[in-house]
Amino acid sequence: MKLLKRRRNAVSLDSRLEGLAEAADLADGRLDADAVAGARSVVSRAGVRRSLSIDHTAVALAGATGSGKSSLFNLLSGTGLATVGVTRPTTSTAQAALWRGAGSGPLLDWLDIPRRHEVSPAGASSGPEAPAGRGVAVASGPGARTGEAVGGPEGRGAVVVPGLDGWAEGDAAGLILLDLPDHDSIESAHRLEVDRLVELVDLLVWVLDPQKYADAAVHERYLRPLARHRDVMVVVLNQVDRLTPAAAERCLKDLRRLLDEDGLAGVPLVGVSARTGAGLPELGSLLASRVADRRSWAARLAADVGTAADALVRASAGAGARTGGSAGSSPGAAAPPGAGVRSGSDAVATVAAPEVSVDGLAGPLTDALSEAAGVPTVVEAVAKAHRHRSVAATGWPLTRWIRRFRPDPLRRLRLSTPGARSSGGPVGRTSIPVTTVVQRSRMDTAIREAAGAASTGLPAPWAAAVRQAARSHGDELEDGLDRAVAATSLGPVRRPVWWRVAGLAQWAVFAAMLAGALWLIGLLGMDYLRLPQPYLPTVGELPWPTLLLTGGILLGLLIALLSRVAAWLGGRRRARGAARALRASIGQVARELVLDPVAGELSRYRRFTEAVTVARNGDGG
Ligand SMILES: Nc1nc2c(ncn2[C@@H]2O[C@H](COP(=O)(O)OP(=O)(O)OP(=O)(O)O)[C@@H](O)[C@H]2O)c(=O)[nH]1
Ligand SMILES: [Mg+2]
Repeated sequence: MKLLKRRRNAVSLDSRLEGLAEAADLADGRLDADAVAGARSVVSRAGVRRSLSIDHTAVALAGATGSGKSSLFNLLSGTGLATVGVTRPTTSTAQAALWRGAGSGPLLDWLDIPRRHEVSPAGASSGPEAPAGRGVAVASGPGARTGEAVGGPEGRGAVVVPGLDGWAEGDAAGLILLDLPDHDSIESAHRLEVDRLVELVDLLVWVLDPQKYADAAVHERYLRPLARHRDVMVVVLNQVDRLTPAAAERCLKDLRRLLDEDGLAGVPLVGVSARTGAGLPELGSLLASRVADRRSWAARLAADVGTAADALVRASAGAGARTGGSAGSSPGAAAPPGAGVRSGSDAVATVAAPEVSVDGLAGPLTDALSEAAGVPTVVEAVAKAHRHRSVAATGWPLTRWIRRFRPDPLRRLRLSTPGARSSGGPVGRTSIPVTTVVQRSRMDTAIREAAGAASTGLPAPWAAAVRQAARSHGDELEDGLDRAVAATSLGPVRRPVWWRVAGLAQWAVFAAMLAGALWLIGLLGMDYLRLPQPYLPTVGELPWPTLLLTGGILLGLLIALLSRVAAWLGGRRRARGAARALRASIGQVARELVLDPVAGELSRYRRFTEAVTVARNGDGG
C-alpha cells in the first residue's frame, strides 16, 4: 500500500517536474529571466536530489543566533558535538549528525557538509571532526543525551529526555540532522551558508526563541516565501523554560497567529526547552515520523516546484518574479533562498488561456497587405492587358497594327505574361511602384491591429510576445509580397478561341471591302477611259462592289465594336480571377510572415499555461 502510494506520488512529481521544465522553456525570452532561471534550477536540483539517497532525510535546524539550535542539536543527537557559546554568533559552519548514515555520503557531499558524525547507539566513541575531511566520525551514544543537553561553559545541566530513548533503537534511522549557523548573522558567510542549505534540505526546523520569534527577518525573508513548504517545515519555540507556563502559552498563540499570517497555517508548532527537555519528546516523535515516512525529500521538491511555478505564473501575469516580502527585508543581504522561485502568502493569479484564433484576422490583414503590395494596380493592368491583346487580335485590320506600338500594361509592370510565366524561370522583382509611405503605414497599422486583436485578453508579457512575433518578419514582408505578386498566375495562358474567329472574320470582311474597293476603282478607271461599262451585278438596287465596300467597312467596325464589348467583359472577368489569385498569394504571405508567428506565440502561451498548471496542481506534495 505504502509502495503504491509512493509510486503514484513519484509519477505525479515526475509530471510536475516535466511541466515545470516545459513551462520554463516556453517562458524563456518571454517572461522575467529570474523566474525562468529559478524554475530551471528547481528542475536540475530535483534531478540531483532524486538520484541521491531517498532513505535519508536531511533536517536542518535553522534560526537566529542564540535561539538554541546547537543546544537542540546536541540534545537530539545525545552528543556534545556542537559548541554552545555565550559569544554570538557561535556556529559558523554547518555540521551533521547521522542516524544509520551508511549510504548518505553522496547526499552529504551534495549538501557540502564535511563535518559528519554518526550517532552510534553503542556510544562507543565521539569526535567533533570528521577524519580526512569527508569521513564520518562516530559520536557519543544515547547516554550522552542525559549529560550534555545544553553544553557550553555556562550551562551543563543534566537533562533526561526519555521520549528520545527510542531513537537509539532505530526510530530515527535515516535522519541527518544539520546544525546551521545563524540566518540573521553579522557574518555574511553565515547567511550565505544558511540560504544555500535552506534551499537544499528535505525538512526545515525553524528554531525561534521568546525574544526574537516575531522578528521580521525570519518571517519576511524565510517563512513567508516558503508558504508552499508547509509540509516540510516544523516551527519550534525554544527556551520556554524562561517563561511562565501562562506566558509560554500566550507566546505560542501569538507565534501561531504570525505563522498563519505568513501563510503557514497547519505547520506544526512545538514549544521546547533545550535546558529542561520540555517538548523534546513531541519534537522527537514528529521528526522520527517524518524520517520514517521517507517522503520529505519528495514533498520538499513538490513544494519547490509549486513555488517556482507560482513565480512563473506571477511573471506571466506581468509581475516580477519576487514577492514584495523579499524586498528590503534585509538590506545588503545575500540572494534569498530560492531567489526567483519565491512564493508568498499572497494569492497567485490563476492562469487561463483564452481561445484566440488567427483565422479571423486574415481578412483585414490581407486587404491591407494587398493594397500595400499594389494589387489594385496589377488587377487593373490585367484587365487592360486583356483588352489590349484582345483589340490587337480582333480589331479592324487597318488600325489594329497601331496597337502593337503601345506597350502591354502587364509587361510595363514587369509582370511576365501568362505565356512567359509558364516557363518556370526564376521570379524577379516586379516594377510595381514602390510601397509609398502611406501604404507602409497602412501595412504597419494592419499588422499592429492583427497583433492587438490576437493578444486581446492576454497578460502583458505574452501580449508583448505576440506583438513581437507579428513584427518578427517585418523586414522580409515587402520583398515577400513583391515575390508573391510576381509568382502569381494572372490568368489562363490560352488565348480565347473567339479572338481567332473574330480575327479571321475581320480579315474576310476586310478582303471583301478591299475587293469592293478595287472593283469600284476598276469601274472608275474604265469610266475615265470612256470604255463601255461591264455588266454590274446588283443585290436589289445596290451594286455588288458598293455593297462589298460599305458592307465590309460597316461589318468590320461592327465586329470590332462587338469584340471590344467582349474584351471589356473578358478583361473584367480576368481581373476578378487575378484579384482572387493575388489575394490568395498575399494571404499566404500574411499567414507565413505574420499570422503563423502570432499563432505560434499563442500556442506557446497555451502550452505554457497547461504546463504551469500541471506544475502547480500536481498532487505529489
Ligand atoms: N534557558 C535556556 N537557555 C537556552 C536554551 N537553549 C539554549 N540556551 C542557551 O542559549 C545560548 C545559545 O545557545 P546555542 O545553542 O549556542 O544557540 P545557537 O542557536 O546555536 O546560536 P548560534 O550558533 O550563534 O547561531 C546558550 O547560552 C544556551 O545555553 C533553552 O532552552 N533555555
Ligand atoms: Mg549554534
